[in-house]
Amino acid sequence: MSSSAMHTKARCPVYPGSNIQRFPVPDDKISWSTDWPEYNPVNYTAPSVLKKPAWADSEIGSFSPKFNSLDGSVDRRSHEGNYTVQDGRPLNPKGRTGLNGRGLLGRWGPNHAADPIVTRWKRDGSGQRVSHAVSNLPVLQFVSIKRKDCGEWAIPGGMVDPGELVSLTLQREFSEEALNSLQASPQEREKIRERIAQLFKSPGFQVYKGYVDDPRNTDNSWMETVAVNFHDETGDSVSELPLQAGDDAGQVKWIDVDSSQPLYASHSSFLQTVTKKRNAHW
Ligand code: RP5
Repeated sequence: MSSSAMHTKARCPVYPGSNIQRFPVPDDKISWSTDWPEYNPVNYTAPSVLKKPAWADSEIGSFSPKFNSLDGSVDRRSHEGNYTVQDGRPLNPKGRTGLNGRGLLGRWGPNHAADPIVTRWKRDGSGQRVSHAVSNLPVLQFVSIKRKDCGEWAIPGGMVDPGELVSLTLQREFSEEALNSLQASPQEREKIRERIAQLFKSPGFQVYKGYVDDPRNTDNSWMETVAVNFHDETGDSVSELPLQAGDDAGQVKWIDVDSSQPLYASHSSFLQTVTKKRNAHW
């Protein structure tokens, strides 16, 4: 993927959750190797990050992060290989975003996430798989959440805690998001928890590992993820999660996988890879 394709959402004109304008970066100026003396982005780190919650670093100067290494339990290595550090600050490996500082992200450099893509086949009332009228290919559905920060539909991913195994993050994030949406009895919850644990026991299919085109990215802080597909082929495992039942806010639901569905960050391209692997409609 070219840098301009990777940097679409990471160049959104107004930084999320603020009225801060990014310095406009045209496609041909994204690369750091293109000389651009006029480039003069604003330095912005959100007040919520500067308050230094447990998940955030301090300002550079008050501490010295060990970039490109495992820094205590904080993993500052990038899935994209070694990144450049200039004047003490890490540089976004995909190029300019029009904003300096950390914005809403806690870590200088890579901020590691994991994205569990839980899928099932779409079925009709009699349990038969549904094929798309145009492509004639079977339609997949995936568990999607509506993000509170921007209202966009997304894979229920989340940040990897320091020292946490990605396999654990995938299951923890999915369980939190899916279970929180349910108005289920403690017994039902236990049953669901078991089914999730069963599905996540398999290694899953690794869909993607690397940089994410996230609107929160800056020149010095960016999102990276490991996206893994867990597929309920037979439809008798997590497929039966009653996600919409009792969920009036509609925050979590099964959504048809289709190229026309807008999704957060790079999530649409992850789903496209899943459809190729499963020979499903896109
Ligand atoms: C995206 O941000 C990742 O793909 C992941 O889905 C998400 C993690 O951030 P939070 O949901 O924890 O804000 O870039």
